[in-house]
Amino acid sequence: MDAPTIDTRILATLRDASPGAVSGAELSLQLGISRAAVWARIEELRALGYEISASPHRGYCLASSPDRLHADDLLARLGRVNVVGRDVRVFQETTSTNDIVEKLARDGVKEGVVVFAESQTKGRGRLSRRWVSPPGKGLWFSVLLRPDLRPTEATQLMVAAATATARALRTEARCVPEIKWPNDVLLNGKKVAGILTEMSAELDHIKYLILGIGINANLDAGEFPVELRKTATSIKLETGESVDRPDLAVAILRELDQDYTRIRSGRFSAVADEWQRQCGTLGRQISIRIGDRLIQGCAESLDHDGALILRTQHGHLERIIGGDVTLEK
Ligand code: BT5
Repeated sequence: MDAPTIDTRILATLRDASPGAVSGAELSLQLGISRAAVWARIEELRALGYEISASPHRGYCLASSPDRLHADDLLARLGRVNVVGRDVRVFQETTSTNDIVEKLARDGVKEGVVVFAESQTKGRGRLSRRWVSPPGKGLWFSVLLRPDLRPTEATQLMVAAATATARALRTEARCVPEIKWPNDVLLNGKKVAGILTEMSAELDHIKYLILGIGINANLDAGEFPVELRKTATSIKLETGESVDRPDLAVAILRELDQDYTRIRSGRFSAVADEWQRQCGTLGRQISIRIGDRLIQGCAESLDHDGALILRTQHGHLERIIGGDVTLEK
């Protein structure tokens, strides 16, 4: 893990002490900088929207945090991780966070780096479809992984991302998400999150894989384009409450780190079991479009590598590794 910045350490200390306070002298001692330098950093954080009160007797106290993604703060909230989130970067606007991470991957950056953007001008889904990503309303981010897996096993990471996202939604936003194979997370039947995996691979080895995750946190109905209003939703629309985006972001990264650790130690089956319990696709009649082919049948189970096992109308079993699923009534 890279050494935490001064701001990360200040925010982590203030958060640990909250609702209590920490004296300037104590911060100065802990951080190895002067009290004047501590004051200057606190001023900078206030300018970013962190409400930090200061009293001569008690010291500094973090009263509230702004609704914005700030790398130092995300790292402060995250604490220790194995891989996912050991480096976090935030952009105000970018084309697609997957593009940024792809550049980092080609530059040889270590796995685990996470790039967030407050808005994306060219957010994308699978097959170059558009992903709507308005500023300050969602979590649009990508994670660089370098798993020791074969390209055919990449679905494992998609499954891990969906499971981790669903788990974080349950704990942080207290809602009941359902996973739709392979890459959607639904609330009350509408899409609240989507996952895009892109990879660079050799025949038998993944060089790197980028997990792009988009979560509609606090969008209002009018912030979705008309054509998506029947199929898309946000956490705020379904629960009636805004969600704290930095808290949700950190929860997902922590869950993802845990699932990635399970996969790295050969325990994908534990992730898959959890996935199966939350999946609304299994046991249902579905149609899957793969290119121009349409296959219909019953979604029976998840294979050992994350592929969907489908029993077709003709009774055959088919292994499906990707496609667009429509749930039949
Ligand atoms: C996905 O594709 O669901 C993957 C979405 C991944 C987005 C993240 S955001 C961070 C990272 N950077 C990126 O550029 N992408 C990733 P797919 O299954 O192909 O679904 C795309 C379809 O979902 C579109 O064709 C629309 O119908 C619908 N859609 C677009 N924006 C949406 C939104 N915000 N919420 C719900 N549905 C949306």
